[in-house]
Amino acid sequence: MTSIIAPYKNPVIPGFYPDPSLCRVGSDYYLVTSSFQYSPGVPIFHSQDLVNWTQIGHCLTNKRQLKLDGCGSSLGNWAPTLRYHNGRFYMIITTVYIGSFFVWSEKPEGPWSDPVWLDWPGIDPSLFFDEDGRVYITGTSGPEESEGIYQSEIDIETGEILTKRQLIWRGSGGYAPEGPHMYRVQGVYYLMIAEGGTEYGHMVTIARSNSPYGPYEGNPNNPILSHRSTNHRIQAAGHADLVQMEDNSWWALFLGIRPVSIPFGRYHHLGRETFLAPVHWTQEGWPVIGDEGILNEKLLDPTFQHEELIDVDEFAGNELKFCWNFLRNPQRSDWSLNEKPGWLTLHGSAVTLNDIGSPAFVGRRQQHFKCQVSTLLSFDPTREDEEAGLTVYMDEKFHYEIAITYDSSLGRKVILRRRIGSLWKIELESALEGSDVVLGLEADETKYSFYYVKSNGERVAFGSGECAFLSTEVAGGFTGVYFGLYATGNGKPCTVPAYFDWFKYIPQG
Ligand code: 6LW
Repeated sequence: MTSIIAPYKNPVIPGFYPDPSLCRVGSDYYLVTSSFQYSPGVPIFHSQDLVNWTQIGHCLTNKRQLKLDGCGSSLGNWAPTLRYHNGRFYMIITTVYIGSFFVWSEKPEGPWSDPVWLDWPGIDPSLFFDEDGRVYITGTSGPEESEGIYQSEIDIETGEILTKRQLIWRGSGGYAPEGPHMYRVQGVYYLMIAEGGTEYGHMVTIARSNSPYGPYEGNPNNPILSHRSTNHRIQAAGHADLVQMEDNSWWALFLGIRPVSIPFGRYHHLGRETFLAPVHWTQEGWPVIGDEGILNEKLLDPTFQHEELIDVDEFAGNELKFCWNFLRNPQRSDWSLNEKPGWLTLHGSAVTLNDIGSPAFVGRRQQHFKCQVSTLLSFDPTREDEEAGLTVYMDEKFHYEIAITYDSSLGRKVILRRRIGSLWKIELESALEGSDVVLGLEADETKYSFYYVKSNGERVAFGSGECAFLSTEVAGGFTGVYFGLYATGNGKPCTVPAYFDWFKYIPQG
């Protein structure tokens, strides 16, 4: 039996991994998070202590499950729920503007089933398996309904909605009641939700009933978690899921942000991350997350570097590591690990980083404020519109890149270009001899400093860009910064491939 003994620091899963949902199977825990326009979709993690998590795969890995073609940034797959019942894992989720569905698997690492699409409006669907065999689906209001949490019984074999959809709780009065989860504790049904919106007003609230159908009585001491109107280092705490360990202790996994403070302002660019806090139950039978609804600062070291996340990828295998994602549904011909064994080959297409499409892009989340990122690129363009390089990517309107391209007068050149909304500029360019070059950046809390290393080993500082301009407060949306390898022909296919020999992601203490 494993209980929480490791000294742990938060976030337990750093980087853009929001809306966590988890379940326990014996002494194993499995957790999923939202993935939006990225694929494969819905990363799934494993832990035995709720502190140390290892990604074991994704729930959505094929085009039958991933309806992402043309989906806008921060749309796509929102807020999964993961549950286990009778030997099967179920993951239920919404692909925004397309619908809600669940997939199931007997193994958490998959393969997962084809989607079972549901006649169920709204977002944030959740499943609850009651002891009498009934299964309930809950979720937010649909477009024509008044705000609140809705519930029906569901046939978990077919996905058929069995009972009339009913409003079971409007929440405690906060904006946007969402993220519902039902639990049964000592015979009492609890309905826990998020309210206040997934920004600085976020909170977790709870209600209970003696019947699964309600009426639900709100906790008189709601919220049970919120950092709203505090100067806590962590903000936007909310969208939680509860789990009971084998030692009967209760814990909450929830999302939060780590804003960087600047004079009279703050911004967050790593996205909404997954945090852990203990839960205690009051004499009156209500759960409380953290210290009276606040994450204890002792459990929090925003500079905590998860050393296990050091990543040096030699692209040696036939499969990309789980940390790597594509934008939307990639063209399989755009990338290869076999064309040049030991290298990642990207074939730039007409699609660019500025498009709502699937450029030749392979990216991984930025998970630390301070980190070093570098890659060795072999690329020999012959046309001015061909480019390949390393991008710091929030979305199609907010990204910085250091890249190799071609210039009719300079020949091969390295450029630093930044796009901040409608501001879009090549800030630096320099002729480049040889075909192999190391492109890199060093990140701290406020800026990305770029460099390249010439074939003679000389390292050349090559400009910088503020993190703030790639933050959610500036760019909007629900995602976080990615470091991506990319190639594009800027409107037509590249004539030559881009070869990436290795990629290094080194958190800095
Ligand atoms: C998700 C909603 C939310 O569906 O933001 O954190 C949406 N809260 O519950 C996307 O993450």
